[in-house]
Amino acid sequence: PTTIRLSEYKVPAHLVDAVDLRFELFDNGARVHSTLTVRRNPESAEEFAPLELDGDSLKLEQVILDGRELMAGNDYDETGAQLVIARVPAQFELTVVTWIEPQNNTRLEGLYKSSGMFCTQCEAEGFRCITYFPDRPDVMARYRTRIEADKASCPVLLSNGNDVDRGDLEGGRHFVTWEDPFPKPSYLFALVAGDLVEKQDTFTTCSGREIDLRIFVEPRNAAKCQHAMDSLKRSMRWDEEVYGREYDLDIFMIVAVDDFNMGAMENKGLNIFNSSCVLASQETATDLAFQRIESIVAHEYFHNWSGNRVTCRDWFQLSLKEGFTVFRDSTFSADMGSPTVKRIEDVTLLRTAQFAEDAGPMAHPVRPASYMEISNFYTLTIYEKGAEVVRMIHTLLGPELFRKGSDLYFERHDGQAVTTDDFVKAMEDASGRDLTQFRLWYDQAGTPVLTVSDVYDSERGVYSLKIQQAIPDTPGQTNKKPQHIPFALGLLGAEGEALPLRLVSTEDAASAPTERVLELTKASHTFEFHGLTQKPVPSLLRHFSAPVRLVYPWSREQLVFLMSHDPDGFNRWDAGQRLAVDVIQSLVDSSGTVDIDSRLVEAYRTLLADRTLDQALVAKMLHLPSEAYLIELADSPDVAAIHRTREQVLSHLATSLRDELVACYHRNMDDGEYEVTPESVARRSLKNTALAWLLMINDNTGRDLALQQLREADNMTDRMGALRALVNSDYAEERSQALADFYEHFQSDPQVVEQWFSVQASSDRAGQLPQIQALLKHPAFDWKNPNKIRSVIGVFAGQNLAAFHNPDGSGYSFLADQVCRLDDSNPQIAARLVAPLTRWKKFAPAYSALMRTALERIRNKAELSADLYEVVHKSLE
Ligand code: DPP
Ligand code: ZN
Repeated sequence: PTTIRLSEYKVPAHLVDAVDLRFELFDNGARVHSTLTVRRNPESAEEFAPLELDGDSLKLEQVILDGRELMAGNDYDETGAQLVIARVPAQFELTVVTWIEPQNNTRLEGLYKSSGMFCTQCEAEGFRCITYFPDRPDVMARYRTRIEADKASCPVLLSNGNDVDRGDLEGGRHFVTWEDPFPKPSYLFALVAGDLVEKQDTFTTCSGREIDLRIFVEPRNAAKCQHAMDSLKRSMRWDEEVYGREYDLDIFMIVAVDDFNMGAMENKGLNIFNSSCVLASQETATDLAFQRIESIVAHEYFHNWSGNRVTCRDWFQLSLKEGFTVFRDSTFSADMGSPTVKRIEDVTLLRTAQFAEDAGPMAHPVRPASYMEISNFYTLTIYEKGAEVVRMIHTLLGPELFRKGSDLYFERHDGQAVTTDDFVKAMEDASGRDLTQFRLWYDQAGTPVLTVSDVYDSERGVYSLKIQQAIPDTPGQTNKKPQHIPFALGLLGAEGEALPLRLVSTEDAASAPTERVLELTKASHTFEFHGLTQKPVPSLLRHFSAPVRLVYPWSREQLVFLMSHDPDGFNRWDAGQRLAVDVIQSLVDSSGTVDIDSRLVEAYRTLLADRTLDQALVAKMLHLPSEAYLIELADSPDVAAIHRTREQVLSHLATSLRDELVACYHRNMDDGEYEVTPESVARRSLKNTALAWLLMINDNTGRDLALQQLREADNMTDRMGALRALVNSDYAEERSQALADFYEHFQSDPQVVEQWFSVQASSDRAGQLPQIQALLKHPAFDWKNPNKIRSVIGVFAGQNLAAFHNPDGSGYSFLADQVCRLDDSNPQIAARLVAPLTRWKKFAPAYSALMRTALERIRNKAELSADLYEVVHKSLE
């Protein structure tokens, strides 16, 4: 595979103004007739450039240029990956006919079949698996699409835009023609054909236009669309109110597909979703799934402006649409529920998984400088760190200027394919702020480390904070420059009061703010706070105002104090996390002598009794830091010791707080109707956390409550809460019985079966390697379905860490086998699943040698895909 570099970007030599597509869909394949209206790009320096079209896995049948059929070898050359026509006029019409086999497409890129339905996935480079085309996002065209298929098996025929013509054809076939008036890159093309039912609704936009909304699903899922429809309408309203963005077509469609590599796809007017990210009902989906669906529906909808109307010039700019859109969906979710809880969830993902990526062999900047296979760059760095970068711009500019900036961006670049730099420039022009140094966030990889120290001078009444920043080396990047970092903080007095922050002694205490955003631009800064009569407790990096690692020598007293006094809810939670991490880490290091700090127990006791604090926050605070996070924080982590110690701490907490947990459980039992409001979600979360903890004590209290909950639950959150608690307990018989009953009850529902697989694969009790092997042989497992693969293999390697890191190396070797097997059918999935092995350098020598061996075995596989090649080779470098 070759390396593609940002520095080698050239504008396209040819532009396509219009694409006229005709699809003839059959059981044994599909014929695609594509007619392109092409002209030379006046901005290209290459006046006599040949026409180069991308193609992959196509059978070429015919090429016609301005009515004349072209001859292979004479007029054009077809290599595996391109169709090249050496001599073309300045303007012409080109028709290309190709034959493809959707029914044999296991890569799920381009046009493929999923449970009898034809569907597409074109981002990033799937359109070239449908027809020859300049498959790059800076070639934007108007599409007209005619789909012909058997009327009985494919009554529903969908594509982008508006439905302009339909009719019957001979032989029981029919057609529908779609026209999309907005020019778009090929990655936003979509087609669906199948036997689907629809849920219909309408939305009236701010200017009074009525939009037809439709969600298409297989008939058995008809009752699972309401939540997605409600989420869609809330998203449409929110984007009008918060960003001034109105929907532009007359119809907006969503289709649910069972076999899908990603979560969902924002194709213009026709979003295609992985079933697990759109279908929900009280009986089958957990609260977490409901929330996830709301945010993904919003995310894809928001792309209509941030991604579709304004798109990316090239794939190095992927974060232009993804970082911005994740920022938008996360603000939306915060507005729909609890902003503090949403922030905690986002930061947890960032610190656990994105920081790990940023410290590993695939570390790359938010705007990468090179790639081999772009599908490997749909990463946490592009999405989540990219969103943090946009959030920092929002923090630096404030909400009004940020909105001015986004208005300018959409207005200036509507209908264009642009760069992250254009985005920052719009923010600068609208606000008058200089973001030159800030742009380093896009170019430099690695997580900055902020080391903070403080001194209190009682004579002067001055508290000084010294903040130093350093950015670690990452592959290909050393000696990095300091970045521009917004650092929010407050100072607390002995009673927990928020102290005025006076940066100069003449500042008036009454008018000084109690929270400030300091701007760090140098390797080291010292800030002085005046007029303080006592040494304050600092509340640092509030709301996680920048994606950095923060190092400060907190004492456990300070952390306990912040847990109950910090006015910033996020930092309360963070103080609790730091305290728990500190306790667990010191126990891991002391190997054996288990003396668990009573302050941790008392802090949790206080939390369990606190009825005034937002209960959703309490529920989050009761979650101990995950194994994955503890591993991320450690150098040469001993996975088994971390796992064992965390369990010991949990069981000690449970035993010490038994009565409080039982009370908490009963207090939060729901009596009324099931609802997905922040309050009732918090109650269920608290109840199920209490239940999981109670099952750590082997006195049967937890077991009996769990069995009763399983019998009586009227919703999946409670069922799953009880099942998970039992599965992770020592009650082996109850575990097997509960798993068997659950499967018996839900076996016909693929989304629930996926949850059933994950609950086992993530458990060290039910997910040891032989049990995982058995799950792969289970009748419900399907090697062609990415969700099933992820819910067993992905969850085992990513969440069942003690089993995966078995010191005998069996977990690594197992993963290598599965990755090699999957590489032949679905390289994108294979390249994603291999990620846990790529972190080999982080682990102690005994582990890392075995991980490396597994990676080398994958490297030596015959016919390695480009996807897997890039990940494996880069991680072995
Ligand atoms: N469909 C993926 C997303 O929305 C890639 N664009 O993030
Ligand atoms: Zn996206």
